Amino acid sequence: MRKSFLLSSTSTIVSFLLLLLPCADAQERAVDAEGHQWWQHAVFYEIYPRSFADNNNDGIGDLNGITSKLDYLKQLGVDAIWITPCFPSPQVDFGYDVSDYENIDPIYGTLQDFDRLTKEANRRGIRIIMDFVMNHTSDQHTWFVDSKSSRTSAHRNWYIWHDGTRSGQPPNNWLSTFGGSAWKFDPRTGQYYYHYFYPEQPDLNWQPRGGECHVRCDSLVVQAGCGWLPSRCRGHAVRRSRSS
Ligand SMILES: [Ca+2]
Repeated sequence: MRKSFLLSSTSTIVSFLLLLLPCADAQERAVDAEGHQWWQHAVFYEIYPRSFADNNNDGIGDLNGITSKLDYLKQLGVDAIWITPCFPSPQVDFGYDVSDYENIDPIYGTLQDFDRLTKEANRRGIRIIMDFVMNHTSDQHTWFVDSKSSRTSAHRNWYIWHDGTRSGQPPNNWLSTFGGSAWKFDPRTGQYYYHYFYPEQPDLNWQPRGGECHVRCDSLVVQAGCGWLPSRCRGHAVRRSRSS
């Protein structure tokens, strides 16, 4: 499991952030008498949709399954549910390889199912937080498909590309957390790309190079997140990892 590895890794610092994006409404920024925002004292229940509740009996948990358990969650005293990735994905890493940040994977349902979940949760006073993976995308995401198409493509620098050594080896000895080199050679453009997790999860390039690439990645990823706010959910849980 992704999370269990991350939490046990000594070379990786992992932090979980609640990100209330600027498009959240003013009410969500209200604080209590002690200056705490709602999420600083709320009871969260993390849900892995794949195994939580299967509503259509196909063997895989789904959004309608979560909706069917809202009364149970309310009874537990839950203030907010934190849903791990349910975006479209090739499922190489069970949803952590996101190929579209603005939709729902069909195995979990539809956007309409998500809207119904939101409506029913709101009726019970339960907020919804979405897990938002910003460290990398799926190699099937249109950004990476374009990035690997040529060295001069519009999205080339959104990912981490590097020449190999003169002897034809990867740029350095960095290892993937899932084993083997963290670099994969792309014969089409003759460079390696960096992947901290699986090769199918190329890392986004968050390193500012003159500011331009970082800003563009940041603005568009946040824009994708804002598509979910404030109508569909109350915030995002951002999983961040970096080597120490
Ligand atoms: Ca199902």
